[in-house]
Amino acid sequence: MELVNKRVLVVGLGKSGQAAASALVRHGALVQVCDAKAVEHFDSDMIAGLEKQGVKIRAGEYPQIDPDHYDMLVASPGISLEIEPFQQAFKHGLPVIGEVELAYQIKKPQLTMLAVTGTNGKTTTTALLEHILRQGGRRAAAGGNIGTPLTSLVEEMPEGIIAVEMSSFQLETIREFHPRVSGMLNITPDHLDRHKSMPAYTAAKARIFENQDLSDQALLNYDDAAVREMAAVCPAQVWFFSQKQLLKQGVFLDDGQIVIASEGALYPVCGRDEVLLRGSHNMENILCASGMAFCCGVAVEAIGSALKTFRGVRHRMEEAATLDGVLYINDSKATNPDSVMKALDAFQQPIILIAGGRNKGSKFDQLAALVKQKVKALILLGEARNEIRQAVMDVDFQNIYEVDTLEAAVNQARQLARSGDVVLLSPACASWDMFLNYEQRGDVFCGLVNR
Ligand code: UMA
Repeated sequence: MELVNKRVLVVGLGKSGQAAASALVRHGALVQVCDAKAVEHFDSDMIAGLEKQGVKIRAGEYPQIDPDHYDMLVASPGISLEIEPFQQAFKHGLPVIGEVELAYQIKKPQLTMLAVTGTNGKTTTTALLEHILRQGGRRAAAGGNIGTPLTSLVEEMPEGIIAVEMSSFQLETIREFHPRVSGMLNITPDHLDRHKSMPAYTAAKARIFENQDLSDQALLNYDDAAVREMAAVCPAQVWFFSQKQLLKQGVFLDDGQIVIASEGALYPVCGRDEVLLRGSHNMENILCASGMAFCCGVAVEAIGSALKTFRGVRHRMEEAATLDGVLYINDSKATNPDSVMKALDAFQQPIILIAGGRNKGSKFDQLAALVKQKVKALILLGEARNEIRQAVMDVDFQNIYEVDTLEAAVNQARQLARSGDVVLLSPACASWDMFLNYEQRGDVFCGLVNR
């Protein structure tokens, strides 16, 4: 992509916007960044750093967009395409691309991208894939929605492989992004406040394949009907993965063994009991990452040894501490009901659940039914607490406590918990009503527990 002297507006001054602006400057573009938030909300060193690179900052308002002033817009993933600057750009026929697309267009040709999406498990799968690739001797990194903006990674890595976690937001603004191997884990309702409907959300997810062809592979979850059906429209070679079905080509469980089937041969990877990640949702992640690595030529032995040493990612079913026989789990990354249901399913012990935050358009009725079966006490906080309270009261669950802070939630949980119980922070909501992000929420939780 030719960027020299191109007038580019980056929308959003978060992690992605900052990385995109710096990358654009390095490629010779004339860069402005705008953000709805006023300048005092940002770190002054960060602003000074960008200004020093020659980036113009416009915080607290958006500029008017017309072809006399801009040649292209770069969107941060968290910003809806419905906002005024993008709508004006569309009206004038100016290109609008996402930060991930920009990264793809400026990367060196020797750098390969693999991409993982789905509603839940993408971060674990992406991190595991990076771990397997490294175990297999590849120069590999993980980026995208997992936390490291892709534009900063591609600048650091002239060659090798990047395992990219792709959110539906990032997929909405791709054009040429073309992963060598893609993985689709599952589809359940999430982000419906932005995508408006399940078909629109599913269509955004399916864009992960749109630039692939038959020389590429796509790993699809056979056990998820919505994902299985995508095989019909997927332009890449389809490899299924399944915990239930033996497959001619793909990755599956057979009598407690993880097996890869390819071109008529069967390759045992390792036993299900040998992997460190627990739970059937994690087996989905393991099968997907193993298949993706195999499609990149990683040896089966390396895949097996990587699975035996991978401990998982932070803020996802992370053990914060065991105090007085009570296990405290930080699952701050569970920002939708489906993800919380998976967490609840992973425990047999009595659970004290801490939930609530900003609802992303989810319904809580199915979660409420499982809360009724598995939860001893429910501690609610955040904007969505009334909605969640109503949902659990509708199934006649009574043991509810409401608090205003995470600190009060942890104290309440400690009073209620008895030896053998689990205290689970698994909010079913985004963190943005009370925290900067889910990482901060998880860190605060772990800090409080350990204090
Ligand atoms: N902003 C506006 N106008 C708006 C909305 C926001 O100007 O209408 C501004 C905000 O004031 C803020 C900036 O946009 O300054 C934030 O941009 P952003 O929301 O895109 O956040 P980033 O810091 O760039 O982080 C994003 C991803 N965030 C979202 O998609 C919401 C991060 O994923 C990702 O790690 C990062 O890019 C890497 O490049 C986080 C996430 O919550 C983990 N993802 C969602 C999820 O996993 O469910 C999709």
